[in-house]
Amino acid sequence: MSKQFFPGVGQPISYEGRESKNPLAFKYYDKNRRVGDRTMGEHLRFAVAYWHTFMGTGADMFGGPSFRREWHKASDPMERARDTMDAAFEFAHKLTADYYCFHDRDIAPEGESFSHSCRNLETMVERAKDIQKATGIRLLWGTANLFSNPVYSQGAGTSPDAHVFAYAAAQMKNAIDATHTLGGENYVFWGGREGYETLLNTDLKREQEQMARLLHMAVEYKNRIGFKGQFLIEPKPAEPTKHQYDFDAATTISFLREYGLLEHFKLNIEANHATLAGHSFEHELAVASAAGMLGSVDANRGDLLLGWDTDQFPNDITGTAFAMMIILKQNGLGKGGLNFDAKVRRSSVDPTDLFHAHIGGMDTFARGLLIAHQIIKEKVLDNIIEERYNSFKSGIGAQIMAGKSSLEDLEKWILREGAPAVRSGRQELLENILNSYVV
Ligand code: XUL
Ligand code: CO
Repeated sequence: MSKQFFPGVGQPISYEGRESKNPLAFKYYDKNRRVGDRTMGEHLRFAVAYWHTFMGTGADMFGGPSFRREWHKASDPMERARDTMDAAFEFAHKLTADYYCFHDRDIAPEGESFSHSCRNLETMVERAKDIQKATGIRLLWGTANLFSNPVYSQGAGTSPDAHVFAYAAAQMKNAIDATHTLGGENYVFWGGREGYETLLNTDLKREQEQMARLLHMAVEYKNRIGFKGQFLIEPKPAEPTKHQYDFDAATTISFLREYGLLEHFKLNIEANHATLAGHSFEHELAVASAAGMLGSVDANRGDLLLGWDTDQFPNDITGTAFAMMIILKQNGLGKGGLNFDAKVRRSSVDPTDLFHAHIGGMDTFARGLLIAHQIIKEKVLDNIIEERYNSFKSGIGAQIMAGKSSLEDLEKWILREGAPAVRSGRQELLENILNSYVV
């Protein structure tokens, strides 16, 4: 690589241990350290998100770009795309992240026509392929941006206009091709504008049927071209659209089941989307995991005092410990990983701030992993949870679950046995136990 976009970071970031005061070093993330049956790197499978980290400018509703980004300087859009890609791989390499994720429109600019956009994408995919080969950095997932172009203002798959649906399908086909060519391990569907603003102009049922049709077409195409990556849906309740159909994990799973799509998809759970839906991150992970549907994670956090998707970097150790407990319990994320769908604040204008943000996120998840591993190894919670359901393992409980009791049987049983004793759920004790591992 010719230009250096991060001259302030000379060497790849290394692990220096918790006593280190070097801000450009890992204190907990020790990539090759074994934790249980795999290394930290294999457990965590960190990915860098192209859109926030390399496309982000710091602009918000109240002001224009604030970030100092050498790779945004070229006036020709394709030259800018090449510089941005070089910056992305230089960054991932120096961060020692094995993966990256992109939208089609992040890596290649839209052209003057659809075919021009496709050509731009193909050109940039060829370039990414070469750099992936040279650096060993892989694609965790690709996706299509079906929300920025004004044609998608009333949805893509759920647009009332079949012409828009076809445009979205054509764009999606090219994004799946790009992901396939680059050996992407997953392909993500996030329906930012798949929802509605007002029922005054909306046929809810029809729109969901359309969305299911588009997803069936994607599954058929995947099989035709032999793409082996995992399809993932990323739930989010709102923003940019007022009501989004993939509200949360439970809603999305039931949509997939309703339309015969369950076996072809898993979920990509994002922490800040969980909280926007009124859930905790661990709730969404647990719901997806219990259904055998937890495929990948968009690792970030929201702000309790702000009501929108602030996409901040994770820094809550208890939260990552909870998340890693759920992930370890299901024996990892398979083809999925932890993608930092997170952005630095508008005032963090230096390229080096991107390193601080990712190092913090990676250390926070590494600590979460170590804590979760210890709690699982010592069976601290397992024993308590197991014991809590003991009454269902024999006697009347076993009979109930075997389908051998009717309401009348249970009435008779209660008349004989009387009212149950009230037992403690011991929540405060358990919270203290969890805290003792976090400290
Ligand atoms: C938006 C969001 C997206 C998806 C990919 O909130 O999370 O960036 O992750 O389209
Ligand atoms: Co996301």
